[in-house]
Amino acid sequence: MKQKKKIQQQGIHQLYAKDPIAADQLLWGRIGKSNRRGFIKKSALAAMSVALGGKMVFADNFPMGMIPAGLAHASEAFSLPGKSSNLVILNDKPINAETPPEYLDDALTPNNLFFVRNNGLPPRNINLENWTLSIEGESARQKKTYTLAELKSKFKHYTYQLTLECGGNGRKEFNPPAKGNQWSTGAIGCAEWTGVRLKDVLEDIGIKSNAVYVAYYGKDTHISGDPKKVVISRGVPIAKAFEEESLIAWAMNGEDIPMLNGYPLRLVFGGFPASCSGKWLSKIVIRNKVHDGPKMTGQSYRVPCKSVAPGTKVEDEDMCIIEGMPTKSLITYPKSGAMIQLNQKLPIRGKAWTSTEQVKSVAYSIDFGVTWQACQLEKPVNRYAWQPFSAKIEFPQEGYYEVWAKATDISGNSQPMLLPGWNPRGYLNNACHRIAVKVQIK
Ligand SMILES: Nc1nc2c(c(=O)[nH]1)N[C@H]1C(S)=C(S)[C@@H](COP(=O)(O)O)O[C@H]1N2
Ligand SMILES: [Mo]
Repeated sequence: MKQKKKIQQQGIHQLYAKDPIAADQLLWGRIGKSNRRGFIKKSALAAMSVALGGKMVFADNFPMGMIPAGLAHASEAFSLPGKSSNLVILNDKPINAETPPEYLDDALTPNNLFFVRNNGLPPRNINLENWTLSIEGESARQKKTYTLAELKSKFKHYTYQLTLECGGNGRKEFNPPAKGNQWSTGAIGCAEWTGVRLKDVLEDIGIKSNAVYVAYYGKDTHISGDPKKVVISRGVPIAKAFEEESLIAWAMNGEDIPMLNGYPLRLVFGGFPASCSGKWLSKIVIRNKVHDGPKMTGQSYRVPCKSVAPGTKVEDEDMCIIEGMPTKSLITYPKSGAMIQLNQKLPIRGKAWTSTEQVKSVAYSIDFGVTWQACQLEKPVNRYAWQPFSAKIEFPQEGYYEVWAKATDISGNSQPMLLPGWNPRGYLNNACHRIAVKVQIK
C-alpha cells in the first residue's frame, strides 16, 4: 500500500523524472538497467495490462525506465475514479484526497474536484433499484423503509448550495502534530445539492418528544474487511436535523453524486463538520440520547471543552463534540507564488464561509496583518453557501509579499492570523490563508 500511495501522490511523470529505473521497479516490479530490455515478471505484466487496458504483447522488449505511451498522456491511469488528477491524494486506503486552493476558484466546486474523505471502503456493485433507506430508533414513532423512488416521489425536492468542510481541514499546521490525515487547506468544497429535507422525512415517521439526536449508517465497509464492523456512524442534534437546509441528497451540481462522495444517497449538513454528512446512506436512527456510534465518542471530532496548552493530554470527559465549523476563508486566485509588475494591480479572488448566518466581511493584508483593507464580498445564495470575495491590490514597491485573507461573520467571529487553539486531534484550524506574491520592476 505504501508504494501505491507514493505513486499517487507524485504522479507517474514525477516518478519517472526522479529515477526511471526505480519507478519501473516500484510500478511494475521490473528489475534491470536503464535503456535495456528487461524480463517482465507475470505479476508486473498483469499490473501493466490493467493500467494500459490490454496486455502488452511484446512486453519483454519494452525498454526499462520508459513510461508506456498509453500512460504518458493519460496520467488518469493513477487518479481516482470520477476525480480530477489535480486532487492531492493523502492516502489511498482509505481514499483521502484534497483540492488545491487554486482549484476551488469556481463558483461551485465541480464534482470531479470535490475532496474525498473516506474512513472505509466505498460499497461496490450498487443497484439503484434495491437501494433503500430505513428510519428507526428509540425516538421514532415507527420503523419505515423507503426505496429511492419512494423518497423522490413522496417528498418535495429542494436544492441548496452547501459547504462541506472536514473537521480536520488544516490539521497539517498544528504543532505538536496531530495524528490523522495531514490535510492542508483543501478538505473543503461547496456544491449545489438536491434532495429532500431530512425534516420532512422525520415528520413522516413521527418523532417522540424525547428525541435528542439523528444519526446515520452508510453502506461502506470497514478497512479490516470485517462486514460486521461499522466504519463511521455520526449524527447531529435534533435542532440541526430539523433545519430547512439539512438534506438527504441524491444529486450534486445537477448530476449523480460521485461514487467517492456517497453515491447514490447521502446526508448534507452545511456548517457542521462534514463527518456528520453520512455517505452511501442506508439507515437513519432517531436517538433518545447523544448518538454513540463509531467516531462519535472518545476524542473523535471533539475538542477540549476549555482551551489547553499545546501537547496537553486531555481526558475523554473533558472533550466536547464539534458542532458549527468556524468562520473561514481561502484565497483561490492567484496561486501562491504569483509574480506581478510593480505598476500592475493584482486581482485576488476567494471564498469565505461560516456556520453562523453569514460572513459579513472579508479583509486582506499585505503587511502581515498590521493593516487590513476590505474586499468585495457577495451575499450567500442561501445559509451555509460559501461567499465569493475579490479585491485588487496595489503594492508600494518591488519585493516579496504575502497576501493574507480574513473573514468575519455577522456575530463578529473572525479568523486567527496564525493558529487557533491547539487540540489533540488537530481540528478546526481556521487560521488566515496566505499566498506569496513577488512584485518586480521590469
Ligand atoms: N458512510 C460514510 N460517510 C462519511 C464518511 C465515511 O467514511 N463513510 N466520511 C465522513 C467525513 S469524515 C467527511 S469529512 C465527509 C467527506 O465527504 P466527501 O468525501 O464527500 O468530501 O464524509 C463523511 N461521511
Ligand atoms: Mo472528516
